[in-house]
Amino acid sequence: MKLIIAIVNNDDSAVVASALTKENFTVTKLSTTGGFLMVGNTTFLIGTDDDKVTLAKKIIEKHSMTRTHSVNTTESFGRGFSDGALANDVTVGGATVFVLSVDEVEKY
Ligand code: 2BA
Repeated sequence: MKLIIAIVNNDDSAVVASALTKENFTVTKLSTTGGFLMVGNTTFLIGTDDDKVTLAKKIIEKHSMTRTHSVNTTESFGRGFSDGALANDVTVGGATVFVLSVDEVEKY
């Protein structure tokens, strides 16, 4: 048994959730925030058998798009949103996926 933790862009989360449940995965969806951009994202917890991990990862990859996010640099502080504000582009996602081994699962 594995626990997949998948961090997905909010804009992709509905499609990812529905594609996973269509393939009979059980999914818990958490509203989370990235520590770097401080922008909302979605974290999925998916408990599944070892032999279904590849399928889950394929589904998540298929529906998670890469995006570019503009962040103001510290040199912009004090300039507000004026034309003089400096920004850096950061590439976000598709998805960040962790796969953990699970010793035991109980449902009461
Ligand atoms: P954030 O922490 O808001 O990060 C958004 C994007 O900013 C990251 O995209 C990465 O391109 C960049 N970034 C993050 N930390 C950085 C840093 N210290 N210096 C420079 N650039 C940095 P992704 O790697 O695609 O990550 C998207 C979101 O997935 C992250 O949002 C975070 O919520 C989560 N995540 C990614 N890697 C993680 C990890 N190793 N552990 C926990 N959460 C992670």
